[in-house]
This record gives sequence, structure tokens and C-alpha cells, in this order.
Amino acid sequence: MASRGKVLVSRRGHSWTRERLTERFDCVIAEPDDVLAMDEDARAAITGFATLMSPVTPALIDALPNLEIIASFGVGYDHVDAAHAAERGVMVAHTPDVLDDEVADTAIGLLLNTLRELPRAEAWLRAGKWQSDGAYRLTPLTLRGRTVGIFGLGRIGLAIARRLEGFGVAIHYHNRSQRADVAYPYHATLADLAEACDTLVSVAPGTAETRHAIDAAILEKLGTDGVLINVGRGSVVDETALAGALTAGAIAAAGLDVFEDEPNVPQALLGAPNTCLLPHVASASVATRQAMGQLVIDNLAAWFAGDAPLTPVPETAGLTR
Ligand code: NAP
Ligand code: 8YV
Repeated sequence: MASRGKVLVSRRGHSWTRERLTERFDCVIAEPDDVLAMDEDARAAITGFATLMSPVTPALIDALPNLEIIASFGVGYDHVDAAHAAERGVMVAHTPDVLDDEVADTAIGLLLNTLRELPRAEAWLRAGKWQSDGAYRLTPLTLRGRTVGIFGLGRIGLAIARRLEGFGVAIHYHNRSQRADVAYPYHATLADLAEACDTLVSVAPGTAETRHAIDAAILEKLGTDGVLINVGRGSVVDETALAGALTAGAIAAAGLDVFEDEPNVPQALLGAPNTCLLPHVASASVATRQAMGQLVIDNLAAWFAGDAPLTPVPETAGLTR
């Protein structure tokens, strides 16, 4: 299926997807700054935009007068101004569902690594300390007996909760709306959830509403045995408050896959005690990233065939062509 015009594809990001997009569509490979510098005719020729995580600002959308669809790589689309796209009548699609299990698996791994210090125990072995100093220390923290609160019980949050059931821990959650299809205790506010649990797993999206929702007051409610795991978006956590809480012992540990200003991780967090820090790898297996890329391609193909995209974002789901 050919596009009616050209498809703009990010120069950076998932190369497998970029290669397949160029085989399938008439593509222009560029980053947003290059697009803003293009002449009017070149910008007018672009009808589709496959963003492999490059930001899509109102200025960029406005610079493309014939843009019909933005197909974004990833389920989180905080880098795309979907409200502005909706106002302009531009469809936005993302890649939900296909990464739920991978991200949930990683969240469980991060939780266990944070509590049981497995990366540090391995480093101990590799450094020869098992022989020189003896056994690695008994970990002060364990998953046993914990109450886990999930902030954002959506597609991925539910996949995490289902896995946690197998670990025999109590599971609570907070969303803006209570789900009718689960029996886990619901808390109408994040503060109530934090009060009820000692382990907070954040998998909420990065929005204006969730920005710095996990602050010093929320962390304090988790208690001195408290653990924060974040696989959602870095912007949801006040990182300065988190580093302070870890250093002061207000909570016990944190496992983070996402940061507010990636790939820059604040020195305060790098230096804080009891952290397990990952470079945003929760969906990063070859198979899952290809499934995400295929969905970017399928969304564009559906659109240019005259159909609705398979997975539009809520803001533009109601748009008609
Ligand atoms: P989803 O199905 O839309 O779930 C999001 C959940 O968050 C929903 O249950 C929603 O419930 C809740 N929520 C949204 N805004 C909220 C608010 N202001 N206060 C309280 N709860 C709120 O999304 P998903 O597919 O599970 O993905 C979740 C997020 O994970 C993505 O947006 C992305 O940022 C992140 N992610 C990270 C990675 C990684 O590599 N680390 C990979 C994939 C996804 P209500 O609407 O009822 O509030
Ligand atoms: C992305 C993610 O793959 O889907 C999301 O929201 O955060 C990841 O799965 C990653 O951001 C792409 O680089």
C-alpha cells in the first residue's frame, strides 16, 4: 500500500522499523528540526509521520499542512501533542498491547533486583569477593509479606498485577476510575494508595496531571521499608524528592527504568543508596520492539488504504477522515 504523499520517518530510533517503512512507503528521513527548515513544497508533500520517539510539537504539526496521520512507536505518547493534532484533524496512532507482557516481565525483574540486590550480588561474585570476603550479605529487603500498590492499572499495570498474584503478595491500585473487572482494593487517590502499601509500582502515563505526582509526601507514606518501582514515565516522579528520601532513609529502595530527562540520570539518583537503575529497557527485546514497529507500519498502511488505524490514541479515536 503506497501513501498518497510522503511519509516522514525519524532519522533516530528503531532502525528495523525505519528500513521496513522505506521499503513500503515513499519516505523522507529527517528529524523535526530538519523538517522545520524544509521549503514549503517539501513540507506540503508530507501526509504521514512515523515518529520513532522524536518529539511532535504543535509547531511541527502546523508546519505540515497536509499531514493526515502521526504513527508513533511506543504506547506512551507524551512526546506527541495529541490534543493539538486532534484540533488540526490529524490522526495519532500508538503501539499498545504488543509490549504488555515484556514490560510486565521487566517490572517484576526490576522489583526483585531492587529488593534482593541481585545485580550487586553478581558484582560481588565477579569481583572475587565471594572467595576473599565470603557470602554476600543477607538482604534487608524481601518481597515476602509486601503490599504492592499499582499506580496506573491499565494494560501493563494489569499484566504486572496478574504476575504478582503468583508471588502471593497483596495488590492494591489507584486510577482515576475504578475498574469493574478486578477485585483488587481500589484507592481513589494516590495518597490513599501510598498509605495502604509499602511497595509502589508506577506505570501511569506521563501527563500534565501525573507530573511529579510521586513526591516527598507520597514517598513518606510508603514508610521506611518502602520501595518505589517506576516503569511508566520519569516525569511522574519528583527525582529530587526521591533522591532525598533514599538518602534520608525515608524509604528503603527504588528501582527505576525511566527518568525525567533521558538519557541524563541525575547525579543525586546515581549517588543515592539502594537503587537499581535501568536505561529504559522494559520493552527492549528484539521481538517486542519489532512487534511495536510492525504496528507502526500497520497503522499507516490501514490509514492509507482508507481505513481507521488499528490503534488510535483516545484523543483522536473519534476523528473521521
Ligand atoms: P494504559 O492502558 O492507558 O494505562 C494507564 C493507566 O493509568 C490507566 O489505568 C489509567 O486509568 C491510569 N491513569 C492515567 N492517568 C492517570 C492519572 N492522572 N491518575 C491516576 N491514574 C491515571 O497504558 P499502558 O499501555 O498500560 O501504558 C502505561 C504507560 O507505561 C505508558 O503511557 C508509558 O508511559 C509507560 N511505558 C513504559 C515502558 C518502558 O519501556 N518503561 C514501556 C511501555 C509503556 P484512568 O484512566 O482510570 O485514570
Ligand atoms: C518505548 C516506551 O519503546 O512504549 C513506551 O511507551 O516507553 C517504550 O516501550 C521506548 O520509549 C522507545 O524508545
